[in-house]
Amino acid sequence: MRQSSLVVVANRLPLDDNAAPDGACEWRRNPGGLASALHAILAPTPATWVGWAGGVGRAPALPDVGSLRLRPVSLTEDDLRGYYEGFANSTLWPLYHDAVQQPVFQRDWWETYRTVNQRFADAAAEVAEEGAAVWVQDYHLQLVPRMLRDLRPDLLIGFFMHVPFPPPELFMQLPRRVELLRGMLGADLVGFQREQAAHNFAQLARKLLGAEATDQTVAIDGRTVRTGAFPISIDVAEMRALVTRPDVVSQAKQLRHDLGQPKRVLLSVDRLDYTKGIEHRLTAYSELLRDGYVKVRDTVMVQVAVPSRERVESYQELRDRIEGEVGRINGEYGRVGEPAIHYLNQPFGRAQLAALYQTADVMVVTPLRDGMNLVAKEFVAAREDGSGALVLSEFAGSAAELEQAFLVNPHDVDGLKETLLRAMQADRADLAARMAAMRRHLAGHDILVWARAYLSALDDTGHLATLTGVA
Ligand code: ADQ
Repeated sequence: MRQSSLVVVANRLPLDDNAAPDGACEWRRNPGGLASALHAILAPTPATWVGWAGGVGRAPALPDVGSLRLRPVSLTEDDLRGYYEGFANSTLWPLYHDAVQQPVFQRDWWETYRTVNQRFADAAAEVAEEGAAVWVQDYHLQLVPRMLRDLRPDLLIGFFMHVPFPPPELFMQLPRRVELLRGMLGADLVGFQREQAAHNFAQLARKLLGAEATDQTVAIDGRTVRTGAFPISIDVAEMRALVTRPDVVSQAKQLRHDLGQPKRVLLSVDRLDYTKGIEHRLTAYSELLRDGYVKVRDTVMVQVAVPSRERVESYQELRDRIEGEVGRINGEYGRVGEPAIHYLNQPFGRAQLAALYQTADVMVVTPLRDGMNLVAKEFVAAREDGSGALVLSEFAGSAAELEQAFLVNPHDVDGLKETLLRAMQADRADLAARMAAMRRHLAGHDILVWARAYLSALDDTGHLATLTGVA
């Protein structure tokens, strides 16, 4: 069997054609993002990616994607229910997002989560060469670092949490809190999106395990685990290349035309998820319409909400509520041929998304809680001409970097209305200055910079660098 000096372990493989039975659309935009950043770093030394290929039953052998090898992990229908839809997405996901939706604690999910984590750890142990670096991703696989250390103490193990890591008040609710924390602490480096998460982690390590911990290190079992913030980013060059493509430019013009050449286009692009604040946003927008601050003829709102985790009941209920509300708003304020909200519940290609970003005047990104939020960064990267306004939730990780956005507390519907109006009415010079500052930041902080920063921190002895040129 072929072994690699770098192994990535994530719930999903970075494939295009791996639609899950539940239509899952995760952060692993396929095959871009992390996979292409790794290609750029590791072209001479092929990495292996361990993950679920989508679907149930025995996973097929898969061809390499460029220089990246794929090692599929198979899941049964029961695994999918207990591990993915259950413990990961009905217990951990809501709890880590401020419990904006009540987390479900169903006891039998834990055993499946543990078994599936072991399967991922076994697969990683199999494909990692002696002394390799293994980079484990996200809340689905929190037990893998420790399982892997037990199997292969020779490995350099990294863990990165893409979602928020909650404060003790929330984490303490978890029946299996000690095992989950110990699982992550099997890593040599635990990375988060924000400093606050590393702080929460240190507090929990002290409180639950009696470990000596600072916001940078946790001492456990005679080892020192390093922690830190590594804010993820996007492939800025890819987005810039897309928005300058003539077909994308004309698609953007066509979109504006199809929308009836309004004075202003407001745009939101989200996975259909209760953390994304879609309902609060609709309430704010409908009140602006009701009170006459926004007129359907001048302004249109486009809400793209790609289906997600469709077999999980809370997601089905959310979809029904949102579609009911969009219907109500359009029924009340729309005119023949002029809906107040264009609602698109479908996935888009990268070029189509780029055209949408170009069409918008105001991008509205208002999650109630979000680890980072890549949509906000994609919008900024797409604005080659430096125009456009970004309304951004204070509770998205990206708010710590995109400080020149119109920042808002999405729970405060009046504040949200007021901020939307400010963004719509801002003068061009103000908008251009804000956008220029955000674009400067992004230019120096793309996904490649992120991957390099994480991997060189993981590899503090320089061992991997000699193999791959990471440093
Ligand atoms: P997500 O919660 O999935 O990611 P986000 O960061 O916004 O959220 O990424 C969504 C991705 O999906 C973006 O790249 C976007 O372009 C794409 N997308 C959205 N709608 C789409 C559509 N209709 N068609 C096609 N593509 C679409 C999790 C965390 C985030 C964190 C990321 C990365 O919840 O906080 O930023 O991981 O770490």
